[in-house]
Amino acid sequence: MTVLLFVLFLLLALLSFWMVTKRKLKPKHNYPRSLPSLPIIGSLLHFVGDTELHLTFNRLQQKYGSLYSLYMGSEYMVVVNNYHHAKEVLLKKGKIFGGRPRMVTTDLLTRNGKDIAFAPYSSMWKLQRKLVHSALCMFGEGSLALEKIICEEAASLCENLTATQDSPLDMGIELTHAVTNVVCSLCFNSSYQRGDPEFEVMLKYSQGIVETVGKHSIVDIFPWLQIFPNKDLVLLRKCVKARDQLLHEKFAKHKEMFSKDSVNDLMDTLLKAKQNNDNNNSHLLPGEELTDDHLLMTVADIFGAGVETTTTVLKWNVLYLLHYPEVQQKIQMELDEKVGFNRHPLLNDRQHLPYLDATISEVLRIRPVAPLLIPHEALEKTSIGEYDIPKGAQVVINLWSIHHDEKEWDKPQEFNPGRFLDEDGNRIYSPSPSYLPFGAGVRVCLGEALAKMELFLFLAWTLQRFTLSIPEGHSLPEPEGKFGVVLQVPKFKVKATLREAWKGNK
Ligand code: STR
Repeated sequence: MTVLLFVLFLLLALLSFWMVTKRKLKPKHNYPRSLPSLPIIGSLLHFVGDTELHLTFNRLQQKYGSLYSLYMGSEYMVVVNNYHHAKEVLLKKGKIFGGRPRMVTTDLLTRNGKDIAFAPYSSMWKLQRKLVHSALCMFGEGSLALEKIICEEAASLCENLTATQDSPLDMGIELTHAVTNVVCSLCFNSSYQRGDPEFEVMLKYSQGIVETVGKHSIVDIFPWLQIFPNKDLVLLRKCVKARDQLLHEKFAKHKEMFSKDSVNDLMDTLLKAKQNNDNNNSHLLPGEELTDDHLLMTVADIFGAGVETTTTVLKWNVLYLLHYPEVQQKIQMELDEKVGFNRHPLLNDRQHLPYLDATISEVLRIRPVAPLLIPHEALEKTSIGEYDIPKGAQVVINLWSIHHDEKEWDKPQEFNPGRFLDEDGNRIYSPSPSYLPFGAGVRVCLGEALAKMELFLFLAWTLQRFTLSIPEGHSLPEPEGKFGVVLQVPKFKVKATLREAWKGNK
């Protein structure tokens, strides 16, 4: 009996101890304020019929503050809407938040994360990033080669615009063609002629991928829904198949022709790295191997990112120039004065064309390419500001909110390149630290330098020769983007008129 009583007493003591410690522990978890949520569907009722997630996340700040949490189905997600917290996540605690949540659509696109952008944080990922980084430096940023390639493409872009002069034209396609050829040179040491059927195939599958991948669509939230027919997944599978076919052809050719003494493009660089790695698995952990799949997915990433992002920004640029002809005129005046009509623009001119540079920066602010970046994942229990963040939380950086923060930007909805210039018209890097068009930290964009070169040269070449306007009978396109893995530009037609000084000479 006494033994029984003793055991009972012990159990009671343990129970009360457990309850006290639990109560004590509980307030220790100071998670960000959460949107109401239901079992299974989580907070999804807030997003019913919502297509522009970045705008909804921005609006929700009014009620829940700039840092809040929610449940995307059963996934715990934290949304960051101000730059202090964003910099803590990306820079100060970059490694801790360096993970990526797995998603059905991105897994399909990247053969379960064998690429760079959507891959988990690992030594393999670090090696892939390093290889691409050094290849970009070798072929491009460090040398004159890339400038030459971009200028050649800019010249044929201008030729095409001259040929279709004054008739309504979808400039998007011309710009995509030019940008694709730059990335093609870089990745495969090849380019597309006008009307190449392979280019058309690529255009089509890229569009399908952009429309279906990584936008928190229903199968990404409820992976078990894959077992049912799903329109988006069918399209994505078809597009990935088309992409793979194209990639495999290029890969096979490169393998066949490979010689380690003549490395001409990114694909060669990767093949060489694989050879070195096969010989002495230098940087990788035991059991890790740089496979053909890794090489293919890396090139696919760079190709897809290189084409989609730069063309999107160029299209936004053109759209804003149509809305603000006075901005276009100012850029042209600057070009006329600093470059003139006897030679084409060069990268060296960038420092003398602050207004064009400021316009590009303003476009990147007002319409960020990736309005929610790519979601991050906390690899361990951590914190943001004064709030606790559990391991495995998805962290979404709302770049849209950061670029439209009224505390940081004067009339953020207004397009005003002048905000990036001082009173004398000299370029200032950024008037507010609340500006991260290329992200930051360990996952920062790998192509920032390449993108800036292309944006500058393509716009400088085009505006030196042409004035862009709305064709008669067409209306101004609304500057409303469509949310996705990139913020998509509406389709519109442009009239490109050769400027007076260029008439008669080519
Ligand atoms: C575009 C379509 C395609 O064919 C391949 C890719 C893979 C890389 C993606 C790219 C996409 C869209 C833009 C991304 C890029 C990686 C980095 C870039 C998401 C889906 C941005 O973060 C903006």
